[in-house]
Amino acid sequence: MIKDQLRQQRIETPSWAYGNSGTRFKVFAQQGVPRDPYEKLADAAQVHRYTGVAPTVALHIPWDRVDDYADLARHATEQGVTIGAINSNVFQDNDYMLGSVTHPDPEVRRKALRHLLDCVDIMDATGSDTLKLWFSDGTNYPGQDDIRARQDRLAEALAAVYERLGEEQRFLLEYKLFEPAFYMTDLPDWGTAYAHCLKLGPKAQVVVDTGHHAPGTNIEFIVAFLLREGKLGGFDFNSRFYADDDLMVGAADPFQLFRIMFEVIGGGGYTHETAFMLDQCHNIEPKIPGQIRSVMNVQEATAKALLVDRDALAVTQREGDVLGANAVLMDAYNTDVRPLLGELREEMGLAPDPMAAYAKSGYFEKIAADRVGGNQAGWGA
Ligand code: RM4
Ligand code: MN
Repeated sequence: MIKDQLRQQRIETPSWAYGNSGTRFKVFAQQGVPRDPYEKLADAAQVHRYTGVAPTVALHIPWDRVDDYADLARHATEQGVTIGAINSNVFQDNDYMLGSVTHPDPEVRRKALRHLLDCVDIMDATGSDTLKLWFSDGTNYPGQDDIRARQDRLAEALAAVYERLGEEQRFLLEYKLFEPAFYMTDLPDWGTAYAHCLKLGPKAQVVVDTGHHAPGTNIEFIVAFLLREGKLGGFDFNSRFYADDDLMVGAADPFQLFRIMFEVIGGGGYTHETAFMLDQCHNIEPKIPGQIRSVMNVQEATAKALLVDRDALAVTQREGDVLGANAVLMDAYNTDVRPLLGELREEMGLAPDPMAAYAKSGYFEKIAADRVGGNQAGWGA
């Protein structure tokens, strides 16, 4: 039953979505923003509380550095959530101006690798089974560094991290077309990420950040291909209009999100092995409602993709009925699934409208009053 499948969905929210963020032009501070990872987890717990499908929270290191990670994990459990993926960060240190694991200087490479291994220690301490690796590495000018040598250095670092992973742990390798490097990025596309993962083995998989492609890229094709090869580890969901905009998933192109979920389901990827993570920033909208809305958008796309009459689709496809096949897909997409999701929430003991329930709860007024003083968390750029 579709409702059972929707009930089992897990959507992971990112700790950094709850902190202040902005563009390189301005970060707009908001009221009630968390001052530390403990408060971020409390906010993330609100998203789970009203949606019922967001029980894990990704951390970003060093943004979420604490003295005692086991204690942070305990705090998460007390709030009703657990720690999800650990995201490494080797892009905000002066040493990394020319790269991290691909840097021409072996000393910088060693420092970057040490950070990645520290992140595995944090996985051990928090019980996280997933490490997410994104590198800002690349060059700005032709001739600046040797493309091939940088691939060798990247492969060496990835192999060392892979070696360190425990039996139940994996890493997800992320790619991104450009930015901050403008000429050449060391992991620019899924093919490069896939090739590195393939060499390493089953504990290395690719993560698809929906904002990291050239305009017009058929992301659902990438999803279908990676799933077929057993190499799709999960998603960093967000929306883009231009580049890596990090807007709310399903806001720019809900139809694309539906097409992605359709491939996930068809390819057998609708399991807890595929991590449905959000990677977003709420620069001008309130953060907790922004996350709740995003979770709902993923749920709606999933519900529509689950509604596709796959038997009817198979018949039309076999018969070469182009318009009929397209109609089967569009019938599902054009279904209003909001009543179904409302019912599901009620069956789960939740309010049918999570946005309204959160707004009514008084949580925002409370954090706005309580969280005065101290340093608001931000992404530190
Ligand atoms: C990158 C990438 C990573 C995220 C950072 C903040 O563009 O999407 O997943 O951790 O941004
Ligand atoms: Mn990402």
